Amino acid sequence: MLENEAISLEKEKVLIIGTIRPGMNERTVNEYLDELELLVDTAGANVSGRIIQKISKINASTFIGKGKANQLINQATDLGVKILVFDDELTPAQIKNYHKISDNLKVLDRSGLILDIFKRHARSKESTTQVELAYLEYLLPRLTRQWTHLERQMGGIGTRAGMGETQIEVDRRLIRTKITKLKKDLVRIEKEREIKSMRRKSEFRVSLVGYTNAGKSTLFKALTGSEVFIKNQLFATLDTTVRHLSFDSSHSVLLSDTVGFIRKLPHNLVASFKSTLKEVVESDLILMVLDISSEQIKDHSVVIQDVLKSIGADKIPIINVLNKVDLISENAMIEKIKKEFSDSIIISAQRHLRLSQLKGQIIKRMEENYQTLDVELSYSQGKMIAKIKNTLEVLEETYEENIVKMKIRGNRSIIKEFSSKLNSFE
Ligand SMILES: Nc1nc2c(ncn2[C@@H]2O[C@H](COP(=O)(O)OP(=O)(O)OP(=O)(O)O)[C@@H](O)[C@H]2O)c(=O)[nH]1
Ligand SMILES: [Mg+2]
Repeated sequence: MLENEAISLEKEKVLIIGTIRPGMNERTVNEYLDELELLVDTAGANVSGRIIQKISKINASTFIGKGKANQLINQATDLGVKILVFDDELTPAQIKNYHKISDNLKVLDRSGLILDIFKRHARSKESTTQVELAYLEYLLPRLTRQWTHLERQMGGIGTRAGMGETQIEVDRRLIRTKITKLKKDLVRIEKEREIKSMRRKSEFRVSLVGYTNAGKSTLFKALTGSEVFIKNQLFATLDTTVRHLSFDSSHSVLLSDTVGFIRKLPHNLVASFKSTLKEVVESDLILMVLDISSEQIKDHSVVIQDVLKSIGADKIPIINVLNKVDLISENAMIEKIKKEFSDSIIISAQRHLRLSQLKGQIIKRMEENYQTLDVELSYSQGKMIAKIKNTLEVLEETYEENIVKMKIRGNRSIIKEFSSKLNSFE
């Protein structure tokens, strides 16, 4: 019964609202709104106008002042706008109040919009379950009579007639039950992922991480040749794809492409995407993909680092990969950004520019993580010899009367595993 489709923003007219609070400037707010406009666009709606309001303090019931809120509603009505989208996070009470004071306006905040896009783009069992959980957790405290009423009109939650307070209680109960079930499903999905992950334990794992639309999937395709979904929209990728990538006979890695990040990514979304982001947490090296042509490149890198911290991946070594250099014509600009990002490689994933330099850097980092070990094996240990040759690089090999001497090299953790099984020296 409780089948909740995404709120239909498709082709709807939308007003976007940003606020300038003490210490902020209009330019920054406009940049935030540019991004919000892209989000609205990705959700399939059209921006009819943008409103920037200066506020000295947040109004508990309407966020902006009450008078301004009424003006906003009138303006929306005049423009035939059905949905207001705030860049700021609204409390459930503020959303409810807007529903109370307007006849049929729908109010969304940035988190609600991001969730809506995730809901549209989720395809796999894993991402659908994760998004559904985050969405219901977001919806639960915001469920009001008016909301359910609107949802009914818009084909969302509670598609039955005769909504009343009791009906909301019923819906709340149904949502809670569904949340419990989704959490259980995610535990199962996580277990399945762990089994797959165990098999990859011995490999050097590299993750592409970055702001949404920075070009992670384009780089993934350029490096691995795999056909992944690439699109000039936000959150084109929601699932993690892992592929084997071989640089030469002795260096290969597992490369993963995953969901992108954004400023103010809803917390419960990050939490419910735990299993998708596990690949990042378990990686040996992170390639932080940044769009060098974006004026917000520094902010983007801060956002990414914050998310990495919140998922416990902030101690993993990072290479900054500054992508889309083909969009910049001024050399001075490139030099300036290069100075700000130490340890960075400037590439164009689309034009395949400087990919070999990037590969060289990955190999260098692998080497740093590598260890060399001298081992002696008897001829009776044929299976072990074969396993070593399959998994590790053999630098030297000498056959003596009763033993084989080898100098082997590989990922520190694998070497450790072998050395505990072998009679070794050095
Ligand atoms: N000019 C230029 N465009 C690029 C480059 N790399 C990617 N793009 C474009 O940027 C857009 C986003 O690329 P994606 O690879 O889908 O970006 P992503 O980081 O995977 O994005 P999400 O999956 O949405 O987080 C697409 O239109 C790409 O064609 C590049 O080096 N130069
Ligand atoms: Mg992608």
